[in-house]
Amino acid sequence: MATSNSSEGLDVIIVGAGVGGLYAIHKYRQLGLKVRAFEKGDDVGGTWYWNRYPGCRCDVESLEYSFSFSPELDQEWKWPERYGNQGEILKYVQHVADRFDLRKDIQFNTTITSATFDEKTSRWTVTTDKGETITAPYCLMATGNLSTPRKPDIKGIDSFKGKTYHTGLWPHQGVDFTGLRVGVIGTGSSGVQSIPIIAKQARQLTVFQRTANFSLPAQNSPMDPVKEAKHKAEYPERRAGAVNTPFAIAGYPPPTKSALEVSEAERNATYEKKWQEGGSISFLYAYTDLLTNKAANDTASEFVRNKIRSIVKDQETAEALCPIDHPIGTKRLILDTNYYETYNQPHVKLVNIRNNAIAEITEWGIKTADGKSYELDVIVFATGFDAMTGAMKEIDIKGSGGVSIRDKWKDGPQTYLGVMVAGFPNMFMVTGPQSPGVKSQMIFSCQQHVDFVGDMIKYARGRQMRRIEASRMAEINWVQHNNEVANSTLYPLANSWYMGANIPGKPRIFMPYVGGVQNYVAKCNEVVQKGYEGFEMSA
Ligand code: N01
Repeated sequence: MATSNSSEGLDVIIVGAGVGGLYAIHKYRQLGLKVRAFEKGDDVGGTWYWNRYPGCRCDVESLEYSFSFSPELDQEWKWPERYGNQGEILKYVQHVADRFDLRKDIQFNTTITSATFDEKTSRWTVTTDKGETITAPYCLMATGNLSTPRKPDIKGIDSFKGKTYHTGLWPHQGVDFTGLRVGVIGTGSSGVQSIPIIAKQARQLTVFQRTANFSLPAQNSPMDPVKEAKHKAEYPERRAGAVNTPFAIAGYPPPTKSALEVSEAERNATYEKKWQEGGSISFLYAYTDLLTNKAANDTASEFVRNKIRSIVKDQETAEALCPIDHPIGTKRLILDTNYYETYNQPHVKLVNIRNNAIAEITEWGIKTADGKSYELDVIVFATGFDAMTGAMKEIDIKGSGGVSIRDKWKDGPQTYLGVMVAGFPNMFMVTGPQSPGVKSQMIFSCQQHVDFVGDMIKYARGRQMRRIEASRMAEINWVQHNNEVANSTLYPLANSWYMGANIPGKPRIFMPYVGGVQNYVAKCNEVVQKGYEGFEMSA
């Protein structure tokens, strides 16, 4: 039977206690709003709570991938490595929750199953999987972009007698692969990061690769104390400067030349330097046109393919690992530690399933279309997520007139600034589709959205406006702009999760805003200066 969880005086329902939801609790309290967050997991952390697969590590440097709202926290927190691993980042997020006393406003182990807008009261009512109902004027979806893991629909998948795991839902106690025959399906970031670690334990590791991806060495290392001290001294300028950069990360001088303006020798020397430095931003920022000009991109793509050929000893395996179907950077560029080297180990085998698909999962392993069978004890699905729209669509969200978000987005997401959806008043998103979220330092973008929404609520309440809604025209124009920006780049050339291409039947729409954080934030500022242009407010 449904019970009513006290909504007394509640202003904002927050769905999710990852980095976006946590910051919203902190920020909205400061604005004098009463908030409550609901979190599916039994602790904070979102992506860093669920993705515990071996080797899981952020691809943004730890000194950057952190909250910027507390200068004291910036100075006091010590990151042990250049790139934070899952455990370190989770520890940091837990520390933030404790330090700012955020847990008291979070209800854990609770999934929001529906959210319904009431036209008469201008309030949202959400229901939980425990049968509770909660109402509040505003609802903030901090549900994450990569939070809905998906296993592929492969014949016989449930018949496998061994163990199966999804990288995005990894057991808290870890998995011991010692002595086992392991199959990994998927070679995106999760597969590429976990494969070298699994190979250290497994008796035999078989990687089933449908699409080869570009990966660069992270060049991870213990934190350099000199670099750390310098970075911490520069934090105020770096944090402030992030807003004027495409990815919300300061410290990378913008490129000035086309890759085609310089000699091959100079280009390769530049790529080599970036390869040795490690990091994807630095590499893709080598020249002005790597993401907009195919011929320019080809030079960087070929440089990485040649690296793969030089690392992987078996030339057939090396060629299979060379990405040929998309320009470098148009799928999320991966950072790895010893990924390509792993294939030089005799117990590691790559099975190219590009033209020889997995036909079936049987009781004892995997069968490919050519009739070959691979006996396995464990299958790891590194097969990704229903990205960007999956988490919102899992909730039965009904806006004005009972319109469902699933219907509204059936041909692809439509949003205004990735913050609101027309027809869904008083419901906001943190880094929703058509925002730069996944193409930026995520924590920056989460904070920027939470701030933008908080300021807008404050503005509306100050004018006795109870209802805020994105105008349909503003939404149409923003979606069109998003598409135009994407189409001026090479991104749409890849079958990526940015395009919804990894989920059979999902509409193919390029979802993130790739015009750069600096342009996006400038647009948000202009909207504010014009009295929240494109948002309709009413009593
Ligand atoms: O997922 P993915 P992910 N049969 O979608 C394959 C972030 N992240 O979890 O490319 C066979 O990238 C699929 O093949 P294909 C980061 O933004 C960040 O690895 O569709 N294979 C692909 O190889 C990242 O981009 C970090 O042909 C199938 C793989 O599974 C995002 O999360 C770490 C298949 C899925 O790759 C998602 O990464 C980890 C099938 N039926 C993740 N279905 C860092 O910060 C799917 N595949 C470093």
